[in-house]
Amino acid sequence: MATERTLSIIKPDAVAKNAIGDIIARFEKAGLKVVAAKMVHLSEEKAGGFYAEHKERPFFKDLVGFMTSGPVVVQVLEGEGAIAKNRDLMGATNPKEAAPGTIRADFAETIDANAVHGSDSPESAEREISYFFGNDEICPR
Ligand code: RTP
Ligand code: MG
Repeated sequence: MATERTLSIIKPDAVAKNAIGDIIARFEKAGLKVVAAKMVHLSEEKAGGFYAEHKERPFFKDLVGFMTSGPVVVQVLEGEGAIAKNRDLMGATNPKEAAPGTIRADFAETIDANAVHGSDSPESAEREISYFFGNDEICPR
């Protein structure tokens, strides 16, 4: 499998729980490398643009409200099959359906406050990485 990059966001609920380190440790233990990272408090415009694919969905307003409710940690993760590997580590969108031992099973409370985001395809990963990081902010290792 090829080396890939994916965008990960530790969402406001997990930052508020002081779980940044625990979550990043899971990525590193699974063989993913952090090649870029920053903490940001998203504006409505930035969060809405990030989730633009969901603009017409009934949960869009709540999603943007939640994503702007506190700081997040945005990272680029690199590794073999990084996109699928990260989605496996995250677990299902609804934490009640997330497999035991996944990040969402262990740290998330609800489908709205679900601890992490991860890109869902190579196309999303490319768009999402460039949405947050310039090339000079990514450190290949
Ligand atoms: P994410 O984009 O945040 O990584 O989550 P995901 O791929 O697992 O789920 P997605 O379908 O992309 O939805 C984005 C976020 O919107 C919220 N959502 N709420 N109430 C609902 O039915 C519903 N569906 C989705 C979730 O917080 C989800 O993470
Ligand atoms: Mg998604």
